[in-house]
Amino acid sequence: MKTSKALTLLVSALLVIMQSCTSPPAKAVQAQNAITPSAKPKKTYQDLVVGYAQIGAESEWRTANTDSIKQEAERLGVELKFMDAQQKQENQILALRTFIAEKVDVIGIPAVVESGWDEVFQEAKDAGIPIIMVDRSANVPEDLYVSYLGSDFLEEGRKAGRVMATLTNGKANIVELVGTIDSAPANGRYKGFREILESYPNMHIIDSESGDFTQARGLEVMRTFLQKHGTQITAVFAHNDDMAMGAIQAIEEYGLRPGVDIKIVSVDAARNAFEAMIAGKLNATIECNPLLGPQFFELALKVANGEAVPKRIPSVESIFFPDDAAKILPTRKY
Ligand code: GYE
Repeated sequence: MKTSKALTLLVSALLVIMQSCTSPPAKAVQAQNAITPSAKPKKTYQDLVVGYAQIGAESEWRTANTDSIKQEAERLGVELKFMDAQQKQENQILALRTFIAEKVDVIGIPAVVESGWDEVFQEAKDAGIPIIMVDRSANVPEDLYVSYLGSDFLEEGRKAGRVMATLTNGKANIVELVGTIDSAPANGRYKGFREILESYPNMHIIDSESGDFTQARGLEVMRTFLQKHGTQITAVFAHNDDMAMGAIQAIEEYGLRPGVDIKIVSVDAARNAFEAMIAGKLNATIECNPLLGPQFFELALKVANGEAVPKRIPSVESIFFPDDAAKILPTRKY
């Protein structure tokens, strides 16, 4: 009897010792929790400092994108550091370095061109500042950015190809106004359009040149196309509405009817495109949504709080034709 009591005491003493070895005292548990990220107070929009390295003001699309970003920051109370790079990559790189030095929480960037970003993206990563690619993607390894929010440019090019095939009954001599060379939208639209044309042996791209996404360059390039090919041209594929506006002017100067003698398809679905469709001078516009402010800041807050976000977030888009342009125009926000 005596020995069994002593044994029980010994076992329970041993258990107490073992327990104190495996689970730390309550105070230590609390201290540990305090340094885990989940216990950190969550940032709100009012705490958030965001740098946005905008490309420039080359198109109606871009102006709408800038307005959307600025208005949403204002509405949410986010501190926005906004820079306009005037369509120059070196200015965007400079903007990124400034944001890194200022220790912003998150950086947003529509990369003007796809290549040449590894070094500065790496600098941001080393500084612990997450990058969200907005609108235009940069060609960088996946670990150098947290998410890419924007349109599917390849699909936009395919849509333009399909629409062009219908408009021309599969028979056309097309001139193409390409966007900024080496930019994601120009590359995607160029490729997607050609993918569709492969199935149409009587649709030919007879000339293709960059108009840098501006109306002024679109006008110049279209004038050159008309001088070179004249009435041989039966269709225009413009990578954005602004260049299509330039093309319309050049076609009228040349004495032909845009939208009738020469069919025109462009991308963006900005107000100028709706007005041109109502006037019968443009045949279709493929939507590309610039109003990314709300989605961008929602994403930025999650990222700043260390939450997991999808690597790719596509925008939802449609196609518009002259038939219902007048009805839809008043509802357009850009
Ligand atoms: O189509 C064009 C703008 O990156 C999607 O950039 C954007 C393009 C848009 O200049 O109008």
